[in-house]
Amino acid sequence: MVDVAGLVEQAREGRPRAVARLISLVEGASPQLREVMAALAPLTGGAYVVGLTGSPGVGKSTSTSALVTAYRKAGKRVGVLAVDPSSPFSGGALLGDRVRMSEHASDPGVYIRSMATRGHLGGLAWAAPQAIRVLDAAGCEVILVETVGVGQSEVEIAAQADTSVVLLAPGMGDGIQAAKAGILEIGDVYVVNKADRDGADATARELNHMLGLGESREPGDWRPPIVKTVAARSEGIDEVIEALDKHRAWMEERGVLAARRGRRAAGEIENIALTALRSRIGDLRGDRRLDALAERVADGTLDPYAAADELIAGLTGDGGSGA
Ligand SMILES: Nc1nc2c(ncn2[C@@H]2O[C@H](COP(=O)(O)OP(=O)(O)OP(=O)(O)O)[C@@H](O)[C@H]2O)c(=O)[nH]1
Ligand SMILES: [Mg+2]
Repeated sequence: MVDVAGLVEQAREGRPRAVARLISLVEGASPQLREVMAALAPLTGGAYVVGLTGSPGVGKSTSTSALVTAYRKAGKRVGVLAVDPSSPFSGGALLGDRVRMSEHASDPGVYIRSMATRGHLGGLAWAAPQAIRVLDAAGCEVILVETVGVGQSEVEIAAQADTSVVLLAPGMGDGIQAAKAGILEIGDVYVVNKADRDGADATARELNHMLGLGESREPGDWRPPIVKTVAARSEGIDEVIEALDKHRAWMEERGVLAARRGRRAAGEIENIALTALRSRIGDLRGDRRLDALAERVADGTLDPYAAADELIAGLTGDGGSGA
């Protein structure tokens, strides 16, 4: 058993080992997570969470590293969470990222962690918010969340962030076409990285055109800016931060930040509840209550919907401990 109170106290002081252990408890879906989350809850809510998504190789890690440098210069404590939804192991795919992040390795004001989520009950949507909470409680003022490799979870990651940054680069497939219509709905800030390459202006123009289509914005609505960067040389990074600051201020002014966080919390509760229900229903195989209902459905004295209602009522009535 882990001394949760002690770990949380140490994490709160920003001790990296304690933060690492707590995130490992999340990753390993530890039975003590319930206790951890209860201890963390009053310490959270201070962090600004920025998600970075985009096709493999577009420059997410390079941009993240440059953003860390800029935020550190501004005196902010920064957390970086690299999430790998395709792997059950943290480490492997992230080796390159470690190299890219190595300049921050000895900075006590930066906490960098990779996390694998495949194979977990509830996966990314379940694990990421809890890891974010650990970093938040540890005093990170800004948390940058990067999805590694495959872009399949872009939308899921965007749902975890206060502000979503979508990165594109020239010459990657068919420009925006390749970037799927989906990204046009999730980006709060767009970055055309690798602006040192041919085609960056064309990509930005095309993106601008696509963003202008379809939506008739009201005055005062957020119009996602497009920022060109050369992340490898830290060019344009200050403009990205400026765009993030503006978006955050706009969200606060309009109550959007609170609404987003509320939606996020609702999604999190739903995920935990569904996971708990699923595991209790799993436990019911061979249970007398289920067998009795099954008999009645099989002989036609009860319909399956009514049986399911009865089953659920029974599950929620007995106050089991859940997942
Ligand atoms: N020319 C150029 N290359 C860049 C720039 N930014 C990043 N790169 C290079 O692009 C490659 C991929 O960069 P990463 O930051 O690892 O990209 P990523 O999006 O994190 O990649 P995955 O995590 O694998 O999805 C590396 O070789 C970088 O050095 C840039 O602005 N210009
Ligand atoms: Mg990366």
